[in-house]
Amino acid sequence: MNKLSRILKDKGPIENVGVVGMGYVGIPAAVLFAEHFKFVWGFQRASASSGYKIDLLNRGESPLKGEEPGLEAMLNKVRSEKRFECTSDFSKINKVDAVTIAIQTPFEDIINLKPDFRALEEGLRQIGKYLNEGMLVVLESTVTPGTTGGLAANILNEESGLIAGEDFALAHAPERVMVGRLIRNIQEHDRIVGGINKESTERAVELYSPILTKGRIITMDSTAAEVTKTAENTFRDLQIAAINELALYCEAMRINVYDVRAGIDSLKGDGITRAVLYPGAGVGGHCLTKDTYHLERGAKTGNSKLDYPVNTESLYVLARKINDFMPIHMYNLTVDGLARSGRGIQEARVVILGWAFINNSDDTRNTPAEPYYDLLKKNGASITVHDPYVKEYNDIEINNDIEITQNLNEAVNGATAIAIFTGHNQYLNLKAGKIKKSTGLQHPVIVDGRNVINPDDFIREGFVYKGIGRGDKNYHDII
Ligand code: SAJ
Repeated sequence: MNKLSRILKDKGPIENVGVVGMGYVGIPAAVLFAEHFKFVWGFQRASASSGYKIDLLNRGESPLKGEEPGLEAMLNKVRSEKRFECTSDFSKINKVDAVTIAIQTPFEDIINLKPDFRALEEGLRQIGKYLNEGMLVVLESTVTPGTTGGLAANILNEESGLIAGEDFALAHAPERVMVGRLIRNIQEHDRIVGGINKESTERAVELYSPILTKGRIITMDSTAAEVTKTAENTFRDLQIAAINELALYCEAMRINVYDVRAGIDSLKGDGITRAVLYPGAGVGGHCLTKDTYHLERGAKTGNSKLDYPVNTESLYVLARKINDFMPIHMYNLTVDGLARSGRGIQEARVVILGWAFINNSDDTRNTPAEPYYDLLKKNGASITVHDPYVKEYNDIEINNDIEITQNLNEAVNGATAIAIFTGHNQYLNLKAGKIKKSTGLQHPVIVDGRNVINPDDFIREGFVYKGIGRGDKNYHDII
């Protein structure tokens, strides 16, 4: 029996748990751990932007926006049973047997594959400072493959004077949660658990098994767990890029990509799979827009030299570029449509329908509508933005607030061109005749980035129609 096995055996089963980072990953995890273990500390920096969460959580209120079924009831229960407390006093980490960390890991510079791990490193330093022998540390954040056994282990060892894998257990168990179904995702998704050694994996299995209902534990080593998480999102981004590229091809060949999609999708059975997703105005969010670069960085900084076709770009990074081209394609379709209606971009007032990156949500992270907005602005168009869910948006880069209206009739009034960026339900039944009248134009332009309108309804009313993948309609006669 090696040193860590002996230490863990002497220490006995996990009783107290700590969760660092009271965000949309940490809070549901803390509440579920509190359901199954003796006591849980939720650690949250008393920062200006997030410190308010501490009192809120201790009052049994969730600081998370939007509906999270089951979360607040569970939070109230564990608070009333005195099994959960949120604190900014990180020294209490020395009272727990296991601590997880779930802190954002954005990229500072994707060209040079430079992530911004400052917040993660700060959290790891805090844990290291109060780390005891026999503790389990688990990274839940999405990280570059190699981080758990590399950067994280080094920081924890340096701060604690202990050795990861010998004196304490260290593992990666990536989160797979979606806003709106946080509790259910943690309980029902299979959980990847990867320790830096066998004993660490086993200790992490002990932490996660009790909170799973339908989900099962899948064990591997920490680097494989890091690759699994980044690759599962990279593959989704790749699938979206594949259908986006096909949409561009179909436009060039003047056919309807949705006919082709239905055709391809009909090939089923006998182990045949074709993950044909949906073309669109771009890919936003905080997962798919960064995880490819974590995977890329991991492969490039791996222990062995990467053997890859010479002077050939990574397929995965190319997929990112195809997806990031889609807002530019939306701009090109808008310019083409305006030209067909006899106008230049400078004379146009363009209405963007949808600022959220995903349907029926107010989540605007990395929204594809922003590069489109920036292109319109740079080329002199006047712009109105409508979104039923998003009330405000500050464009940090150019530090200006983008005004967003929730009044659709007002937004389209006098519009020269309308570009649909998000498939919000409100846009599924746009009335062509009513909108045409509001614009006051003979031939207003409409550009459908999410396949939510029927082209013929708008063409019949005199619109100049453009749609992603709709090569069969994009060159229609103007009525
Ligand atoms: N998108 C398309 N075409 C598609 C699907 C999505 O253009 O066929 C666009 C969306 O409009 C959006 C972006 O991609 O702008 C991302 O959409 P998403 O459905 O992937 O939503 P995310 O970014 O929240 O991805 C999350 C991820 N979940 C976790 O990280 C735990 C991802 O791994 C999931 O596959 C995804 O949810 C999901 O399947 O719902």
